[in-house]
Amino acid sequence: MNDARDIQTRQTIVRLLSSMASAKEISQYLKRFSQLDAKRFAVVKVGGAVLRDDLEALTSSLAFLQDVGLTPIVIHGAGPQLDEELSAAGIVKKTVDGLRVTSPEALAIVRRVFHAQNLKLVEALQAFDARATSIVSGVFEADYLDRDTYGLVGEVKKVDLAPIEASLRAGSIPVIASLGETAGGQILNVNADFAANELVQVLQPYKIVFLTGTGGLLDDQGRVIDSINLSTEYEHLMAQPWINGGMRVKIEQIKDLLDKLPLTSSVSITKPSELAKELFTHKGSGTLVRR
Ligand code: X2W
Repeated sequence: MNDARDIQTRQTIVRLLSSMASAKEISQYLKRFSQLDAKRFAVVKVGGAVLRDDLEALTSSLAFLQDVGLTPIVIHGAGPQLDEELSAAGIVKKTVDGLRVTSPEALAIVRRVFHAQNLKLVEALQAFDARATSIVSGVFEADYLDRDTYGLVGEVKKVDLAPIEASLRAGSIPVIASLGETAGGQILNVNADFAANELVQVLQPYKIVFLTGTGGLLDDQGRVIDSINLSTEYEHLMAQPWINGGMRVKIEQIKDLLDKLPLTSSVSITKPSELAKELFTHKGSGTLVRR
């Protein structure tokens, strides 16, 4: 372990311990997670905003999990980075229902940006002495969502776990970009929340965590909402004028996902510095969404 990593890991542990109700909790969760098949531990979806603004906390939190013998499966987006690079190339942003309309010219940039962001996270983890594997293809077999409306945007038809399993066998954190590929080999832009949902449905992991810039779903005052029970609160929540476009899509996505999972499943939305707290304490962190 190098010095920077050593200090970071210790800081994470201190933060974690000070936030815990009892030291017993951490060992209970650790034991439970260690008994799971590696594929069943956790899928962590990382938004592009987190890669941009909170890379250090993200890296230390993920490396910490590896230090205690756990391997999360990471899938990431690159939304803000794509906005920036596409705009710099003079491509005007157009979305339909929260999805980016992607021309062939835009796709070239989308691919480049996804590869760069993926490598940025993998290299940051490796600089922390964590083992991480870059996976930018071969997981999501996709088809055109609706070529006339969205262009080169995919919907996932099949998830191939082989690259992920190979990474897990080596104890290496799979870091997956949400690019899809048709059976004919055409690369497609896939929304990272959609791709994460497909991955979760196949893996059925114990923990499903979305890491966002906001650290949870926010109420009208901008405060993180502790928990949401979709079976009683969904309609009410969606009727609120302060639920913005991005949050609306996220809640719909999570509802759609939870409807397809066992009743006991839940989704946590939090931020990187609180990932350990979410995983190892009864109280958790951010917003817990159940149905
Ligand atoms: C997304 C992929 C990136 C993404 C896009 O082009 O923005 C579509 O909309 P975040 O940071 O997780 O939002 N794809 C089709 O989802 O990134």
